[in-house]
Amino acid sequence: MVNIGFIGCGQMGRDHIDRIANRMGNAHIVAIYDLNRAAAEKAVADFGLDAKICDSADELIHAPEVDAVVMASRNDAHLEPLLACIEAGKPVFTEKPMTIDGADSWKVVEAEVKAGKKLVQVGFNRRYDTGYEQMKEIIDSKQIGELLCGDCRHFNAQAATSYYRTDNVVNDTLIHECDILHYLFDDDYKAVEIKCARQNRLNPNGAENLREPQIAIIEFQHGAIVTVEANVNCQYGYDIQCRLVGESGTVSLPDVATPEVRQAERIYHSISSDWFARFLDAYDKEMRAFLNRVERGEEPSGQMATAWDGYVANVAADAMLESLHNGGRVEISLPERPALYA
Ligand code: ISE
Repeated sequence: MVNIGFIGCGQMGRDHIDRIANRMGNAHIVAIYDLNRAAAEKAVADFGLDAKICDSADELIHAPEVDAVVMASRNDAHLEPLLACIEAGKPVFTEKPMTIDGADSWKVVEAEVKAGKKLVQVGFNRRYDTGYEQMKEIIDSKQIGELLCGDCRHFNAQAATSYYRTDNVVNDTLIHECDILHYLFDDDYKAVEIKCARQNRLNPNGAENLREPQIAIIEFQHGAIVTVEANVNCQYGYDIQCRLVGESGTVSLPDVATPEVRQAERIYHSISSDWFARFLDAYDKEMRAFLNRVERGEEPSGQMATAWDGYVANVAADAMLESLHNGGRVEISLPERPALYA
């Protein structure tokens, strides 16, 4: 049994609390913290938790009864608790992105290197989606040869909140592609460019606050090129696509199978409305993987996203933001990967 300290009781946090409390079986939330104490109190009441409400992330991390920490607070509130967990030697799962940029994420990598231990696991949930897992297997088997190019679609029915802005398209949305493409290609990024398409009049946040759809052009060190359409006001549902072209074949992310309905002179399949439904299994699987490795005293490995992966995604996102604001193609270079992440 793993005793969890939980930080951040917003929408994603509540989704994870439900998961840990009701679906995992080998974890208890024993301590909880949110900057807004009322949100923590509400989570305790709604999910019937037997958890101490802490006054700070630090108090929670250092509570002797807490074995490991799960964090779903705002992106800009991740860094200090991550560093505190590393200092305290406690395994930590953080929602994506690991921090707000490459410079902050590098501090996390440096802290782990100094500690000589990997404790951080980043919630890049797509790595646990069955469709992406199958793609990864096919790519790694080399049955379609080396990857050459591809195109992806990251569509949300509507912008996540009324505060969701132009930069969020990169930091909250495209950050998933920044991770999953690096993972699938097993190659580093060379350069990126972002272009904004014609504005959608149905964008509820207004084009002056939220410029999208955004098209990302991503180049890899070995020469492959992938484009990603990020459209966060597509209206019709949550639609994630990924089609990659190899030397002797292609591989595409399967749609989630739903019944074919024939009715009223139409044939149709339904589609998820949001990521909570689309990636439910993946979120469960990644949390189970975290809890199991903590129970076994293991460091993150295999398909788990480490602090290094979190850093790589942030560096790519930084370059995308630079392109978004200043235009043009932006080159990406990384320091040497520390031996800890070999
Ligand atoms: C949200 O934070 C997510 O993680 C979703 O997967 C993504 O599709 C959405 O655009 C983000 O706002």
